[in-house]
Amino acid sequence: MNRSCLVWIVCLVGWLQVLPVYGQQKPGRPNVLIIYTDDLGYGDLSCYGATKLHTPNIDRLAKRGLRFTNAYTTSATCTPSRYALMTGQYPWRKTGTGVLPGDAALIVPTDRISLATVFKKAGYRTGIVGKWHLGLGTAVAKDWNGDIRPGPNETGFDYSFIFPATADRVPTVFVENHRVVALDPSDPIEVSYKEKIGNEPTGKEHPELLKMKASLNHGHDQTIVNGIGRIGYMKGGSTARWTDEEMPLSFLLKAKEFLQATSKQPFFLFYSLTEPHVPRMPSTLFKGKSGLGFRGDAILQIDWAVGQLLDALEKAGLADNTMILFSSDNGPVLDDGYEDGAVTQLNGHRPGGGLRGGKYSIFEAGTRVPFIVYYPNRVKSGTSTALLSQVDLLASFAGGLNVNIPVGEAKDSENQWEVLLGKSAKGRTALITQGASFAVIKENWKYIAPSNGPAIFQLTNIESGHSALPQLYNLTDDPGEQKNLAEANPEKLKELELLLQQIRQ
Ligand code: NG6
Ligand code: CA
Repeated sequence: MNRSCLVWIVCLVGWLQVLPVYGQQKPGRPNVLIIYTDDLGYGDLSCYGATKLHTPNIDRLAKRGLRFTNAYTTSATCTPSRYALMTGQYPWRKTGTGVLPGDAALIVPTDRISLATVFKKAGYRTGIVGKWHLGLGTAVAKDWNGDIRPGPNETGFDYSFIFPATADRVPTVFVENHRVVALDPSDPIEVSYKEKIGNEPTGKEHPELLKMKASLNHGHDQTIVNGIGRIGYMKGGSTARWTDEEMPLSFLLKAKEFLQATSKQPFFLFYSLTEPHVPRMPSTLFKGKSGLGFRGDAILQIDWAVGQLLDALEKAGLADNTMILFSSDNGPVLDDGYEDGAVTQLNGHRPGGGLRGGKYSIFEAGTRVPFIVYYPNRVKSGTSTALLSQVDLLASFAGGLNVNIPVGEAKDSENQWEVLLGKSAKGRTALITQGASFAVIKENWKYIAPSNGPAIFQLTNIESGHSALPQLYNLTDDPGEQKNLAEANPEKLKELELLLQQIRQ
């Protein structure tokens, strides 16, 4: 065989190897699917050590992908974590980024880069399906019966199918591209977080009408929708109110429709599940399946949805060129407002996987979350101990897709693209977490700033991390944060105290 013939054969073989992977899309532009759960803890998946629950589909992602053990949300509740994810900025830099009521105005700026606009700039079709919780419109007073904007579509999503806040807050409706779904114009919606409106019975007045009891003093006893008391009052919109048991299927169908829509563009889909946030009201097929109460059932339901999506990607021929990220917005809580068996049927399950605290807490279980990157043939399977924050996703995708971030925007976001791909194990040098107090984590050290408040949140029975004294933990030796080393290590304490101050300024 002569030399030029050999060169041709080598080129052809190389080309054929590349061809099926990239299909019609440009190399380097995978589809991206972020699966973002609500209140799922570090220990809630079997691939993160759970033994009382089995999550085979998510485990499949972990087995063939990269499982992170030091990945964090910025905050121990939903709105601030999601704000950081979308903006690349620590949420506490802006006031009004705490847990939002269901009638709040949009808090994500529409004139700055967002995670979704990064993808748009790179030529992607972008969509969000699921929980939003970042506000809608320009004011609290808004007409739920007309076009509701600005919202996700104004912050970079071409398509949106969302619910406004949390599943336990009114209005309990879906909004698809500015409009409430299935609304009957002759039965308009009104919402109030101040006083009762309309004459429907509330959970407080008529607890006998509830199919799931509200926990004492949490306040989930206002307007009843689908037999469940909610936070806030609404009237009207009776055809548009969701049925909780149907929610996973509704989101799954919308997500499938989005990713199967034929297009030459790659897609970015933010699949923002409501489970296992309260109210946990799994569909009939999952009720009782886990033996751990509805919280466990809701986790099995997440796992099922992940399996369904993986199958859909496979069928559409997209599986090889889709990068999947799986994570959670904050740590776990058992009783967050309803008597749903999460406490009474816990059966030894450890939602925080041995980490201290939980949702709302400044201890590790509040913000250290499952984080898996799955990208067949690109990301090597294994475990990464790299320090990572969800605030980094914006700059990481911008880096990976060659998108410029305007000067002065997304300043807290670090490009960790190589870390996401498993090519580097370095990660961040330091990050800040926010819960009952503030903490800074640097290498294996964690400093928690002194703060005032109860050591245990009474309603949720979660250790807050509040302490009038500074706390310093060595997370390698003591991931359960049992031994405060502040007194024994004054130099480290000083260093981290200063670092926290510097970053916060
Ligand atoms: C809390 C609610 C809780 C939940 C949470 C938001 C009370 C007593 N508890 O204020 O039930 O809705 O807000 O959760 O009101 S998050 O995951 O969206 O941040
Ligand atoms: Ca949450």
